[in-house]
Amino acid sequence: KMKMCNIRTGLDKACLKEAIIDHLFYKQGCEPEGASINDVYLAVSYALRDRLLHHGLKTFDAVLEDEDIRLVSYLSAEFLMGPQLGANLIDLNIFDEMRQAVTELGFDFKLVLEQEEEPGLGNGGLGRLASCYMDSLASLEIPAIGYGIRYEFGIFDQEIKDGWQVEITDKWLRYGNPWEIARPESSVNVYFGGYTEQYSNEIGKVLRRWVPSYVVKGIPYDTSEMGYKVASCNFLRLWKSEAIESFDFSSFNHGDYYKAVMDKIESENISKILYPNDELYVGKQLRLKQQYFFSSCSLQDMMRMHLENQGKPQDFHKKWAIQLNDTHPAISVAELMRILLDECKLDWKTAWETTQQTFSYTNHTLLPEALEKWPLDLFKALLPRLLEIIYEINYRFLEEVKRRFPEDNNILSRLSLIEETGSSYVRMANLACVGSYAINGVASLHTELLKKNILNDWVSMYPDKFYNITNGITPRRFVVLSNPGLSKLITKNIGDTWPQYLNELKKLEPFAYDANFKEQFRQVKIENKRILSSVIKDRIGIVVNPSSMFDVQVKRIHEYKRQHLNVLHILTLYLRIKSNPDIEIQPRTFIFWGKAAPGYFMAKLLIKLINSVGNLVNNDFDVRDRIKVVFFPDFNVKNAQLIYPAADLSEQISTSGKEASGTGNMKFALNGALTIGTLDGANIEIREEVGYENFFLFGLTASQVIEVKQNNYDPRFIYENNMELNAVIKFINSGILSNGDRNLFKPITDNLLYGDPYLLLADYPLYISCQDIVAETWKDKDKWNTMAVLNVARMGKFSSDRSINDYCENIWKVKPFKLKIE
Ligand code: 26M
Repeated sequence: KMKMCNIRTGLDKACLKEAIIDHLFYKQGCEPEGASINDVYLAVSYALRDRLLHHGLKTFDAVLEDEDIRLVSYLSAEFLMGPQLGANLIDLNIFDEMRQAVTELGFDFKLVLEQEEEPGLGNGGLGRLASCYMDSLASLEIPAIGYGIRYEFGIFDQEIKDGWQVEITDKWLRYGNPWEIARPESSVNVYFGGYTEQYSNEIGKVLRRWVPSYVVKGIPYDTSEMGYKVASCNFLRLWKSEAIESFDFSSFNHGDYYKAVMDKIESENISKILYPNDELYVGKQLRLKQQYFFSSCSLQDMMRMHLENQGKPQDFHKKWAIQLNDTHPAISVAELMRILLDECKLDWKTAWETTQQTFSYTNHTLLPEALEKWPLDLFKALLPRLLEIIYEINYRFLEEVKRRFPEDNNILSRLSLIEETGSSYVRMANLACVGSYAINGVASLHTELLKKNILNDWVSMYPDKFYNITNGITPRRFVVLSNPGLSKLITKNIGDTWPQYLNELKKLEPFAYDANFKEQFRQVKIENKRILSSVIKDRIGIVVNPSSMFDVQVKRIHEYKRQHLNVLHILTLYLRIKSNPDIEIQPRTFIFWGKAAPGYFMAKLLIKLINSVGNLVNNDFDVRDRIKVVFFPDFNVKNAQLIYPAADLSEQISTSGKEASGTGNMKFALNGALTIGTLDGANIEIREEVGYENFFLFGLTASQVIEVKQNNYDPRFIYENNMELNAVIKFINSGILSNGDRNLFKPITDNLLYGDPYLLLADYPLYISCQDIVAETWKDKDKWNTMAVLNVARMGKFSSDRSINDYCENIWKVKPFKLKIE
């Protein structure tokens, strides 16, 4: 009672209560009695932010001044952070204290957590990976800054109307964002348009400079990124674009009020919205502006800190290791050159050596249609100085290529940074490859296929630049926070250090054969399924049976991910029931969850198909609730945290050789779901770890896929010869699913019958027999639970801590900096 309470830093319940009351009064202007749930959410968050800041400022004071410390800078157009409140409470290890504090003040803690509108600043896997990596960097005490864009509107909210996806603007900032701190004093200017010219400086040196036609201001907003049970705290710095002056006064004075206001709007547009496409490149000018905007802001920011601490420009790479998250920030290679040449006045050779030792590049895709290339005219009009620099990089690079491969003109044109096939383009992957000292894929198969296919020439040129770093996920958010039941069970049996050292889960292996443990494990799962069932009931009105198998596919809707293969299985079961209503079918609830890019016709039609199948199956008397199909709207991190803990079966069924890694596959297995999957991406490594006998494998391998395609693959032949498949395809076009409209789903079935680029029909028979084995296994609950426990016990490798350790040791060459705090 006599202990002094620090209202800004104290971590016990009494201090937290005082801090909340204080923020309610001074930030929200209310007493606890009159506070709304949003007031409470904000006050609790501000109280927490105070505590994070204390750690964050100490970390960076120490780190920036120390010459010997190299910081990691993670450049990413997307950070799919998810809700902050719960995760920060876990990191500070005060979840229970805060819950009690809030409860004793008379508020419902669960509602307070639910009040948070998550920042949806990413599309899917790539953006979520960036956030898992920020969590691990902080938890491993690696000094790091994440740099990106503070989109005013994140990924759209999804609603389903009449079975179709409808996109709603994501106004995530509408009730205020308590986690960020604006730092307008650290704003920077970014040039666009105009021309370049030569000039001589004071000492007669001939230089080039960029005379832009307009300038945009970038304002940084910082969000703390606390490590788990450690003292140090990193941050995420996101840039918002604004006009340099609130009005263009020259236009204003000439009476062109309209133009002056338009210029302001144009500038602000850059950080207005996240493009909702993934896996498909679209050459939009605004997108290139976004990429250059955040790259330039971030590099200027790093250079400023470097010079302020007495660093020399040519030593930039000793202070900063910059990771390019795909090619979205690849323009940074040319931008750092511009800064070193034009602003720091270094000579080309020194500048290029510094640049090449600064960057490393992660590729996330195998789909050729996803590779970014910008039309030359667009690029030149927007970034004339950068194009000039890219030409010079290219000239010198191609000279080197010629020396290495004197006879080979083809390799020259393939490696060129400029594509000249009719129209001309700037190839961003080539820029990233030439400017980086390390290039990595995100799973072992992905890296092998990269080296064999799209980056093969780069291997000939730079064999030592290539690495594999298999993706990982943070166990703090995806187990400790989202699956408290499982976490408690694990901790009770093997102690509480596993969230930091996930390989310790191995100690659970003996419990896979312990009846008592397995019973508790089963109870945790059923409780998680009950929670999800009640959410499903509340939000979409469908009643599902928590003791049925939850068969789940959650990810972006994409043809290569093959949600429609899953649908073919559901309809196969349905037709089996229709032809024999008394057939023995293991009860299953099929759950789909995912967004489609708004311009992706086939993906949107797939959503309609899933909903149509759901309508039919869920209301068919003969089915008698043995199968249910649920399309849950609006997949995001908040919803994701509900679903992984409640899944029994994880669908990872992409065409082999298409999914770079997948990370949802890891979240499911770590929460005790079994996987049905192809030999694709990280599935292969998951299967290696959990044991072949604990993984349901089916489908062609990546090399068989190529082979089948080369041998005049004929999907119609399979269609004609497989009776169940034949009936299912005919059923889709019977009109029963579509109010008599036999054409609605024809684009899907035609695509399968005439071409089938993702080989659904080739894999169909294998998938169905594998699903039959899944059903057989499910009958033996004891066996199933043994397999599930073994999955959890053997997933340690897929902690993002392991991934980040790999990056630190092999690519960045950085070490932890252990901050000591009282
Ligand atoms: C590009 C240009 C314009 C607008 C948007 C984009 C774009 C945005 C996101 C392109 C791709 C984007 O994401 C791709 C992605 O999420 N890839 C996934 O990355 C994961 C993390 O490595 C892998 O696990 C997945 O296999 C891979 O599909």
